[in-house]
Amino acid sequence: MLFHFLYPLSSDAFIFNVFKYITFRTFIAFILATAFSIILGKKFIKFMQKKQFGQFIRDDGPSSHLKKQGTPTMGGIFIIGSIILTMLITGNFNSYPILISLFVMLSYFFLGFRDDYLKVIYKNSKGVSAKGKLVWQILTAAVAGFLLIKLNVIDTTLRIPFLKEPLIDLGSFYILFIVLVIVGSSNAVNLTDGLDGLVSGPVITSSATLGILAYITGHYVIANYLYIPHIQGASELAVLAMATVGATVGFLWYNTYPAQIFMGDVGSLSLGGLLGTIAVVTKNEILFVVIGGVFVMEAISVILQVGSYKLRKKRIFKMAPIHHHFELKGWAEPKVIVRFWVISIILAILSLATLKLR
Ligand code: 57M
Repeated sequence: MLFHFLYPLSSDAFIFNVFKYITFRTFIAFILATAFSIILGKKFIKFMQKKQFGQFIRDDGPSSHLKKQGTPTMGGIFIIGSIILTMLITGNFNSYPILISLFVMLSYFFLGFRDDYLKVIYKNSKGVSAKGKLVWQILTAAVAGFLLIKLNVIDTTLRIPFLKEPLIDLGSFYILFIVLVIVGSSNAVNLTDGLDGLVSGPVITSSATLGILAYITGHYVIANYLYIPHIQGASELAVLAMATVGATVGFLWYNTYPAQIFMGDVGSLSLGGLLGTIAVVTKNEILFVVIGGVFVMEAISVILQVGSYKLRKKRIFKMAPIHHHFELKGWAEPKVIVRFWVISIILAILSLATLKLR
């Protein structure tokens, strides 16, 4: 928002011209969000410790998790807080992609907040009912999808990597598809958030990758050169994506093994929703399956495990989501975490490589 005040000054003082450049604001957004997150995080952890607002640990999980009882949670408050503060300085609030992405993030923030708050207050793992959560997630995503189409931010065609032209026009079914992507992303990120720093790594790599894609999508010349659809205003999402990278890097400072704080649903649901929305606005829904492959792998492991148990009364994994499987196989927690990060880095680079193959 500060951008809105500083940029007009460029006619008086040349130096303010830099605010015109998205690349400059993207860089500033990363620096500011990282600093806000590290500074606010320290205070937040102290506050949560003082209030004794800690995580309730289920006793049916890997026994190594029992020692995590009481670890402060709801770190998502300072992650999302840092993103918002940063956007107030560097963001362009005249952009529909920015407003709609922030709407989804904040709506899921309130859902996650209520869920965590109930768990912390009643010291159990119940929170908001699964049905209540899903209804809220679907409604939010449907509103976002409707606005994106109604305001002509995106069309209703489905784009896939390696093809220059859209695959198919989904018409009004496109809203259903958008709901699937945003709700799926939010829940998959939530499922991944089960070991110290496990979800932070892939959130950082996915967000950075989507940020690069957003910049390109909004840049008329580069988008045309790479045969990807040009979406007016999408570049502004690069600023939001880099603010997200910074805020999550700051959080990881405290969340790395052994974690001083967890992000809670307030963090995982909102970050997942935000990533899904950026994928939708930049028309990278299918490529997002690769970019966020770690989240997809975690979600599929749960679907397979539950499906297999219901149909055959047999489990495929020692425990789902799949990170628990490796833990129970005897891998040390940091080994599982860093290996999942390695996978997410490889997937991010592979996704960017598809840009030249169209
Ligand atoms: C999120 N939440 C963590 C923390 C974090 C359908 C079923 C597969 C659902 C799934 C589930 O509930 N997933 C939701 C998982 C929890 O972390 C909190 O939750 C927030 C994210 N929403 O920010 O506040 C625990 O994860 C550990 N943790 C860390 N470090 C971190 O940085 O160590 C989290 C962040 C924390 C801490 O122990 O308490 C969670 O796992 O609950 N359910 C499961 O994941 C359960 N799986 C299961 O029941 N599998 C079955 C079937 C249903 C597939 C099977 O395999 O047979 C497991 N969860 C736990 N214990 N805790 C099972 C056992």
